Amino acid sequence: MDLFNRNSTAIHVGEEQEHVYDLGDLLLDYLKQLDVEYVFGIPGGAIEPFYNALARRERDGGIKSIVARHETGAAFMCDGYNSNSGRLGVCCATTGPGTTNLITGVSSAFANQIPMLVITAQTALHTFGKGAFQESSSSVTGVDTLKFFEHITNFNSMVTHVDQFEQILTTAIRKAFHSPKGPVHISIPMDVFRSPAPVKAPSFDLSMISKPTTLLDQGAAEKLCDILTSGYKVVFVIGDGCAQAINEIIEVATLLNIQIVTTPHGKGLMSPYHPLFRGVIGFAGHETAYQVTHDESVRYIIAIGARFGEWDSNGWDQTLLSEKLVHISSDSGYFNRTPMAKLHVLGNISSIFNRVLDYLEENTFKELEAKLNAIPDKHSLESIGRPKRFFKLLDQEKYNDDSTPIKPQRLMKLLPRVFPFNARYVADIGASFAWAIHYLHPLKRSRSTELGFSDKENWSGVFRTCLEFSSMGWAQGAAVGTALACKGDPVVCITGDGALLMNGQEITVALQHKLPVIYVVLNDSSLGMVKHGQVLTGAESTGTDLPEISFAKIARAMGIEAYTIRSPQDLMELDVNDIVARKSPTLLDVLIDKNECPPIGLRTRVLKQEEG
Ligand SMILES: Cc1ncc(C[n+]2csc(CCOP(=O)(O)OP(=O)(O)O)c2C)c(N)n1
Repeated sequence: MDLFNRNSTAIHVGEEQEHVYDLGDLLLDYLKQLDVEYVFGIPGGAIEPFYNALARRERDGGIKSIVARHETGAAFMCDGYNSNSGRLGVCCATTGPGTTNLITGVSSAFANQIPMLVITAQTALHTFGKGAFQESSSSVTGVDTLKFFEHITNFNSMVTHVDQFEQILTTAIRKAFHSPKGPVHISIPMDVFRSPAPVKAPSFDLSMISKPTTLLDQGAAEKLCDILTSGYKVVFVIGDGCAQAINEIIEVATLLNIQIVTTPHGKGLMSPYHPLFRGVIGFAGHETAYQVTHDESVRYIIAIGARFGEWDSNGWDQTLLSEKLVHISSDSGYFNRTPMAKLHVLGNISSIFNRVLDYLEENTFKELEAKLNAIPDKHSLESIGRPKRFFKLLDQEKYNDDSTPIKPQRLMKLLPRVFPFNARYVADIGASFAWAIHYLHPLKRSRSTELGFSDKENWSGVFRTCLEFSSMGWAQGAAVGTALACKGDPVVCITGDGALLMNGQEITVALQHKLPVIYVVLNDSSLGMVKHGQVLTGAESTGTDLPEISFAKIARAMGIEAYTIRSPQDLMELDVNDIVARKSPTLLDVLIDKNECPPIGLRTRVLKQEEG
């Protein structure tokens, strides 16, 4: 019996009944065109037609449903999945509370510019305005979920008739992938969802409109070549928009001996041991990076794929945001934040740097060297030095401290030594991301070529965090999405006890799908980032205590292997081969030294400025 829509004449999906190709099937066929492998979400009455279609597809070995524990967790999973695979993140929710639960996750994706298709259901059309169970239609008597998504999506529409569907989906997919990228929302009443599709197969090929452009602004690229070969000292600032062009960028930097710093988001794209790397700018960054960008002899600061929000810009640092700046981006939207730049170069970053490499080749190195020699403050083309770390850390002694309880600085140093080189790191909002940005230095910056992956398949660096919307618990979902995208690579999710208590239920998704996620919980019985921030800003010390909880016991109760880590030695003694080979999640409950204050000086400086 059809429990959800008594008046519907739509088909029932009984074993014995012949199935009629419906809107859910058509949507899944479009997702197949886009190479989507997963739909993240939670089922419920009104979204049932879509789950029926998903079940049929999964039975045939097609797109798989990953059921999250909270809808926002599903959206965070989409973020992790898209950022590491380049494929569209797709999440869905039922009408009413299922849809409202998505709001934080979709807002985060909007701030992070994550291409994401959000499918939500509505009660049947004929119930609109009649106070139907979980009604969230646009009628005056309902909670209007369509309105909720208006300001957090690139496109937001309801399908009120099957004939509208293909055009609405086409527009949505284009707006998800094209600058500025972001989430798009389609709301579908359940009777429309289960209606026979107007066509028997997709009418269009959407794979073309989802491809990134390879175009570049030729004129601006020529000006960039001139600047790079002018002989004036320049610095590269690498943001996360560089993922697919990182090889070319490093090649240019190496040929021209250009020092490189990264934004916090760009950190995972660069080997920390590259001789030209000088650290991270902005939030929890390194003094060396600050010095390099403030060196008076630097004529141009060339920022590539950087977002220039609070963290990327060193708290809107006037030296960075000056006419020294050359801003290269595939998204012109970010130029709004840098109107003072000397030059804006818009286009596909890989194409831009390939153009620079061609230019360097055309102008043979001899000529280039002659040009450089003619200018007094030239930087030479001499070969780069031996590999070591060329940037300084705060409190270096704590990085090497073997005392108990383990210091977070020491923990960050040890994680990449303990876990294999192909591990991916995701740091949660809280002290975790501050510790990680400053002290976590994975040896490899990308998937090893020995594993047969090229950097073109590298959509993201080995490290990610979420500094824009910064919603606690983001990492719990993002880690699941990352593990699904980077099949086989271990994912280390560095999180706080507060964040785990907020969103930790998503661990059981990793358990259910046998994902090799290692949850490293910085257990300090407090909302540590806020606690330390209150001290640094002279605010009241309030509202930050958490009970002492054994997360190891909680994890074991869920059937997850867990260890309590008190000292560096405990960590070193772990049987990591076993953990990685396990192909299911593991939790490390790390009782860290609670007194250590994370490197959040910049954040507190900005907060104080905002106080006036
Ligand atoms: C959803 C949400 N609520 C509140 C905040 C404000 N906030 C930022 S960090 C933080 C504390 C995080 O505590 P925990 O997860 O224990 O990590 P720790 O800082 O102790 O390492 C809070 C409350 C936030 N970023 N997101």
